[in-house]
Amino acid sequence: SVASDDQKFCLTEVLDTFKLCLSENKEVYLEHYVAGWRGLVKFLNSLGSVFGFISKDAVNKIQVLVNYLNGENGSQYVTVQSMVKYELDNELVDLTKRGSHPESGCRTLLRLHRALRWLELFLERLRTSTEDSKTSVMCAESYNESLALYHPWVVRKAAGMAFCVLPGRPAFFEVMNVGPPEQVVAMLGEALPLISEVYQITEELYAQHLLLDLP
Ligand code: 1PX
Repeated sequence: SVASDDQKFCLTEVLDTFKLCLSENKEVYLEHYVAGWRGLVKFLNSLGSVFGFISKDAVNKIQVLVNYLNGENGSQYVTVQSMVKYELDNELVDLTKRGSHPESGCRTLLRLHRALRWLELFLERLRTSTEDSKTSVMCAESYNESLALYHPWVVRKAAGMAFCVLPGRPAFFEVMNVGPPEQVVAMLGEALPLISEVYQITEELYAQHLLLDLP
């Protein structure tokens, strides 16, 4: 029915959120960035409780950023650019080791930013995959090339175990609820350049301010 279709989770909408992230002068809106992650977490949760430890960490980080957005200095957190400037100008970032600002917006967003690279790599593999491709392998390869570089052994081990229980490609596409495989491929082809642009802009901003290794 129409009603149940409305309630059904559709990944197109989630990935569309990343379109809204970019302002005219290519700044990244924190509100939409966070909303994009919220949608992704919802998707992850629908895959089962094995992924709970991953979504829990993502939810915590999303909440830290939302609290800044809704806090008394919220107007400084409208874009990632304004957040970086505000937190650096006011010495609100632990730059070399964790100290009095362990949950700065800058270091919190950096964790999600690194995860966005994983997403980009994984979606590109999904897009170019064939019927017999394994989601667990695509996911693990993407992870090893990105996030894993920042994770200790225990986390890598737990993540690797979770990947093993990912549904196969047909079921995975089903949960995405986008339509037949050709439509999934087309949707990914549209969404990926935007995700990639958001990633690149953030990466350059962080590189410029030497923030890529924040503790
Ligand atoms: C069509 C595909 C859509 C898939 C959507 C899936 C969304 C996944 C969201 C993952 C967000 C992960 C954020 C991780 C941030 C992080 O690196 N945190 C670590 C460091 O934080 P700290 O504060 O200590 O410096 C933290 O240690 C993380 C622990 C949790 C384990 C993280 C494993 C990440 C695996 C990412 C792949 C998700 C697999 C989804 C399968 C579809």
